[in-house]
Amino acid sequence: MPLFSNRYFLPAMLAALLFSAACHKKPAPMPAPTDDATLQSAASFPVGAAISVDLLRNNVGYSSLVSAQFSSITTENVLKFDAVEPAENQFNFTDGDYMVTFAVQRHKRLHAHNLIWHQALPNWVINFSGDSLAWENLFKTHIETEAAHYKGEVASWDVVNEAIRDDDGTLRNQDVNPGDGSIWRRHLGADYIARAFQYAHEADPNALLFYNDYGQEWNGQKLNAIIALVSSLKNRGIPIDGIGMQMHIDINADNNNMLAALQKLIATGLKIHISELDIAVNPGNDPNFVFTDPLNAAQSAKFQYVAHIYNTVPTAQQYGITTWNVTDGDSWIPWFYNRKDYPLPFDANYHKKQAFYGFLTGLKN
Ligand code: 9MR
Repeated sequence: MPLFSNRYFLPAMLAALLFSAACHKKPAPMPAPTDDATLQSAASFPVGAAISVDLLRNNVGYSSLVSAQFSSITTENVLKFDAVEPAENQFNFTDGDYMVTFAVQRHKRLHAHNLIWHQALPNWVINFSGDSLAWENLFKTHIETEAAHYKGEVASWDVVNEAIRDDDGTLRNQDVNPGDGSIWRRHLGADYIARAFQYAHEADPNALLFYNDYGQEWNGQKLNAIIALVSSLKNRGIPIDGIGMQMHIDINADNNNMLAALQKLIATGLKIHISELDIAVNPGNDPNFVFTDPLNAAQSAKFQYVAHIYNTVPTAQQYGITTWNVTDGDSWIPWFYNRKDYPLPFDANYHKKQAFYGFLTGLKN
């Protein structure tokens, strides 16, 4: 079935009308499905995607799509701790360097993800036994070596990723939550976050440095804790430039909550990166899920709304919108939740979905 047959397109029109009423303003008309504008050409700020190095290396369809559509790329996994320092003081930059070359050749901004996270750790770190000085040395060496290697080659870093708990807005701490706590907070104390930014800045003074986390659009307590954290860092003169608002959302995400969260983040004065956007269509894990026309339309409207509200961010604070992965075929969601899902603007055959056109429309205004 052609993607935009009449029976497919009517629900989209309906969704566009509802969206219009909700916004109390006249939206730009949905572009015709033949519109060959690209995401990067439609936006006045960078539009990016998190990229798989394997697909980049082995799949020309994928690398061509990335090249055509996006002006920024984020390293999905290749710069995480387990990938870069799999054994103590043995650094592997092969995959990261491949992405740097791709970004330079295609004139893409490269956003590096991430220096410090409580996940994606190699066993030698998980099992490390040493006093606080030894832990500090491990932590500092990792940050400085990695940030120095990519000095001048990446535009920005997610320095610390997901340090705050969903339940109460406190810092993740492995002592308190063994299963999902941070090894860093446990061994280095609460101020490890500030020191991570300082070490990264010393190694690459021109890179923009971000704190990155999820759930800010639905969890007010967590949002407030993140704002308190980054504001305190900023007030202390710690080199922090921005906040990554991951935005792993679904088609039921509340528009008012997303807008309110964005406005609170804008008030920090820091740059805002919608850093990991995807919009799940099967959040209930329905094993018999069918991606119907109305669900396509709802997803398209949600992409449009997110891009639309991002246009209200002051220009100096717009770091851009990045989707987490490129197509429904390479998204982490079906694999992670073991379910059918279709969370991105391109389908597994690299064709533009209705969501692409909603996204495009939102980016334009
Ligand atoms: O998409 C990533 C997946 O391939 C990895 O297995 C996983 C663990 O490293 O991380 C996924 O990316 C996550 C990102 O690094 C931080 N925010 C949530 C992302 C999705 O889980």
